[in-house]
Amino acid sequence: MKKRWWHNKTAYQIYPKSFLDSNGDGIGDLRGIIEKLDYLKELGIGIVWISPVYQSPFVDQGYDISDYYAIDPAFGTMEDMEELLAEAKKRDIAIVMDLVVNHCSDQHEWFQKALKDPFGPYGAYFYIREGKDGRPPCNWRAYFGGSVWEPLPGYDNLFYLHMFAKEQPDLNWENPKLRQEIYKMIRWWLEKGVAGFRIDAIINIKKDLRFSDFPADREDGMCAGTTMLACAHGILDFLTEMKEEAFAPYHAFTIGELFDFDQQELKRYIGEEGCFESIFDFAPHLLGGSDHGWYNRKPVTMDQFRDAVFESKAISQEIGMMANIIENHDEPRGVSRYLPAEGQTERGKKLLAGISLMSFGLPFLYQGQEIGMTNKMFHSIQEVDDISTLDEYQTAQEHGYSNDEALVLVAQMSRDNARTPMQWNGELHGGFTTGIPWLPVNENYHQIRVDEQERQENSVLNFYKKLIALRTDAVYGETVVYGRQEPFLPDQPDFTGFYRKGRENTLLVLANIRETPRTIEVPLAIKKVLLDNCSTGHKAEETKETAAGSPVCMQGFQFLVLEVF
Ligand code: TEU
Ligand code: CA
Repeated sequence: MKKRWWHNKTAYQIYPKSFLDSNGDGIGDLRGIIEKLDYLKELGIGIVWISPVYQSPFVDQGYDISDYYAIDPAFGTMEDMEELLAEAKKRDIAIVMDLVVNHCSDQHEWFQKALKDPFGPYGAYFYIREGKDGRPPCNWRAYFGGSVWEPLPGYDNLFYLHMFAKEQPDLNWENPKLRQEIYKMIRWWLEKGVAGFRIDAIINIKKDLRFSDFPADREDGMCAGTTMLACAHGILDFLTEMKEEAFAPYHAFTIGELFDFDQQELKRYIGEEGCFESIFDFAPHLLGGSDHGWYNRKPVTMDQFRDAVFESKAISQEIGMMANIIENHDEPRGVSRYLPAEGQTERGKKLLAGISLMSFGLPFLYQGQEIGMTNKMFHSIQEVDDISTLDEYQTAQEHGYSNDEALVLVAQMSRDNARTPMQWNGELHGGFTTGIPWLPVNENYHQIRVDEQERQENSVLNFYKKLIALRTDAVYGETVVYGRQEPFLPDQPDFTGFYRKGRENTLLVLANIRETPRTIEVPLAIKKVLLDNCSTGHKAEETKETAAGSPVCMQGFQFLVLEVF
């Protein structure tokens, strides 16, 4: 694998609205991020992706952009952004912005002009089609519910397409003029000094241009948008052009958010010839999903998590470096979702961190993950902000669940779980704001908070620091970053084990994912214990040498990284 500057970094996603509010209006902002750059540096972060900070009406929390060249006043000014770039640079932190170009906001100038003249040049920036006698052109369902087609206000029998909310009209990538507008905008930001982009929902830019019906998959008579995507061919032409015209001249770091792509084509997405530098590895996060909606999801075990990781790495590590996550702003908190109830402890959180960060890939933390933040308690649907949760709540009700039942069902997956404010300290609202937070802070902010974990040597936060530091370690860094990941005892229940085989050394990662102790026979001699989530920090414990075939006694939820030979 050809080495790239970002391979040994650790990345961190900031959800700006909930990170730190510098002026007391209850909304996190760019100055809040600037204030915490030293915190991120201290953690060992080298790349920061910031969810959208562009001008937006916030129908989908900034993923509906009304001006790509402006910072939303809620977040600050363009000067703040420039200062953030300069301050990050001083600390050797690369700033990655969110690139949301499958759609824009219905308040964007382009869409406003299209509304005035649907058959004019700006109408051609969108998908505007005639309906069938006032009914939508076809039966595709939007991700946030309802038809992808919305009547074009003021016209009879004209509709525009939106894969997400109706306030997020899809941009017509078939139009070369639109594509050039996008490339121009990308270059403009790269000129400003951003290192690259996380590329939102990008698989959606290629449609099946027949715009025809597919068999219905729910009682509403519609089919999932993804059914259509499977029949849309040729996306790589767009992506290659975007790379050549916008990213490559600036050597931009690009990481794609792709769910439904042809795995056979991974080589064309990442790796040396790929159109992106990396993509997120969502393999574990797709587990348990249902075509019917969140209410119908199945819980996921850590063994399934392990199998999904192994399956994915077996293919991807030959091709390029995908990014490992346990959560993001669209997913529940990883510790609440994947750890068994009895393992949702500090020890369990370190174990999950260890599995994620020791796996082959670019570690991508989501804000608050480093202190083990958990899902939120929802007392009523009125507390929910997220557009997707509200839609799924309705779907659950339509399938016969009472209000209370529907709330419990969607609460597990709600995107608001991860969007509650960052828990900095024990002050009111966790130190996130001196005002009223836009979304209430998690009730557990007294127990789970940065300031305390900075003080405690054995905190989750300090365990993350150790894991992150291993990537640049003089002796083990090469193995942690490039070593081959190979399963160890892959059939043991409630257990995850794997090797990382590097040029200089071999590491063995062991995780006992149950309360009861177990004994593992390690076929190779153990040279050293690099990490132990049960260690009390005494130096004497850390150098144990054993002969090949020795048993290792593991406590409940113990996680170990051993050097073996
Ligand atoms: O998400 C794209 C996406 O497909 C999903 O994650 C999913 O449809 C959604 O979370 C359902 O709950 C990206 C962004 O990450 C997400 O926040 C935006 O809402 C979406 O695109 C639209 O821009
Ligand atoms: Ca603010």
